[in-house]
Amino acid sequence: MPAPKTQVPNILFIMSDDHAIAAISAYGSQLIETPNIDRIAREGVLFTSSFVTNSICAPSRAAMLTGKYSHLNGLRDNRDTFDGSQPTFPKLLQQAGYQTAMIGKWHLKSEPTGFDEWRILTGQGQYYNPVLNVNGVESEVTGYVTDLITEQALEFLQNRDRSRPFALLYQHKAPHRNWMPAARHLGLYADRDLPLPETFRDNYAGRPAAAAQDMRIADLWLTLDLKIHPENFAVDDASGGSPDWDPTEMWRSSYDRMTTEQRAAWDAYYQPINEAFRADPPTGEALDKWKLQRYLEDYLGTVAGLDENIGRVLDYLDAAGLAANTLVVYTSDQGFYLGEHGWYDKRFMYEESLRMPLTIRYPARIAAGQTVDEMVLNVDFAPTVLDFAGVPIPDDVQGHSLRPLVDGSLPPDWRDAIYYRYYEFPHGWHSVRPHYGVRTARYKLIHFEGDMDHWELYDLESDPNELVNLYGSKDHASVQKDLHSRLAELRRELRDES
Ligand SMILES: [Ca+2]
Repeated sequence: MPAPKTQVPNILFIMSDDHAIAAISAYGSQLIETPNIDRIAREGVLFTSSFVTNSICAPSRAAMLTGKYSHLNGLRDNRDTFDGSQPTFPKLLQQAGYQTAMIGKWHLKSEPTGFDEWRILTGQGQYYNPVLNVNGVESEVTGYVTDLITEQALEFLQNRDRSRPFALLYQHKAPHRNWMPAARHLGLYADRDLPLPETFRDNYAGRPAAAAQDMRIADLWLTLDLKIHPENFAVDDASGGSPDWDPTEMWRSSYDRMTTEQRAAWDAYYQPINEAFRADPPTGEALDKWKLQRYLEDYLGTVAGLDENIGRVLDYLDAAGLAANTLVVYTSDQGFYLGEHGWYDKRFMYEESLRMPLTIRYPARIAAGQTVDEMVLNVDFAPTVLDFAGVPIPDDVQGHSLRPLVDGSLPPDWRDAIYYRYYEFPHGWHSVRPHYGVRTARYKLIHFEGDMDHWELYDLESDPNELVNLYGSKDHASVQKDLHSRLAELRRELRDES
């Protein structure tokens, strides 16, 4: 008698943009509660050591879709266009009979391939009344972006082809810059005394690339980032991460898109903030702290909208009887700085931007309440989804299925080190030098290039904030030598020896 056919899971791949683990309560956030993301973790698996292979938006998305590093999938930085002719996990699922859809932020320049339907934001997308491209036809939609993407996702689920499993990529813009919360979340974190990160006043000693970046909280723009109208200050000398953009013009374009009603709610909240700033503008250290507080309030406000909307979709799965047999993934395209080292943004191989949230729930096959501490990567997502779906994983995929890690059958040869590489310099934003490196459970070795040739070595156990560069220290000579050879091995294995 043939074995009964195993039921394949539906796939719900939820991704946000720039969501730091420090802003997720399942990871112990001191800043916010995220009950719905926590629910996925509680009913499934939380990965505590999940890392990105290139900490910037489009490259991470390409790595997730293909299961390959940037040097092989061809998307190294945000200037590149994704080659949609290559195999991706949605395309392979589609070929295996899944109904596939991509809804929300895509950000890969070329049109999506491998989807039965797609409804994507144009470029970075807008928080209010965004332009939505539905299978090639663009139109402006009225509403708040996180709500709209969710409504589109729910509409897809309600009207899906019930004779086939579905794979839905449900991808948010939030909490990406310039951090505009929904009207109902304005001021949600205003009365909280948000703690100043330990490393907020970092002096970057021994770390020239960290000193040379342009992503300090102190350099956030008053208009675009902090929502102060141009008439309420004399001059803004902040760099904002790029000399090529006019922040006030960018701010105008996002503010002016609002409807009269949206703007009334917005102004009701921000007008008093503007008036207080105009009456008594903070300066020096007080201005830096004011900027951090303003930034975090808005960032967390967009996370509140994100978490609430994820809850709507989880509720739908429950109501439709789909929860048990749907593999739900929550992740973000990389981590983000929430004032650590005095920064916002990402890019560096330092922990806050290297770490990405990852939690997976699949009640029919994965035991609830697990925590996995092994090192996993964004290139593992594609093979993991394919593995659970029973679809063969192409030989040239570089990531590994996470299935054994959640089945309690950890392979003895699971990776003991990860490889990272960042490219975007000197073009692009934030002046972060190109670099590559290796991280083990305890140590990290980084080589910065571009207009510098500089090595850094950290002991994450004694120095989790990565403030003391140990490279060249006599006490660490043998650790340094081992890391150099591990790095060379990884570059060979991963075919990145350029
Ligand atoms: Ca991003």
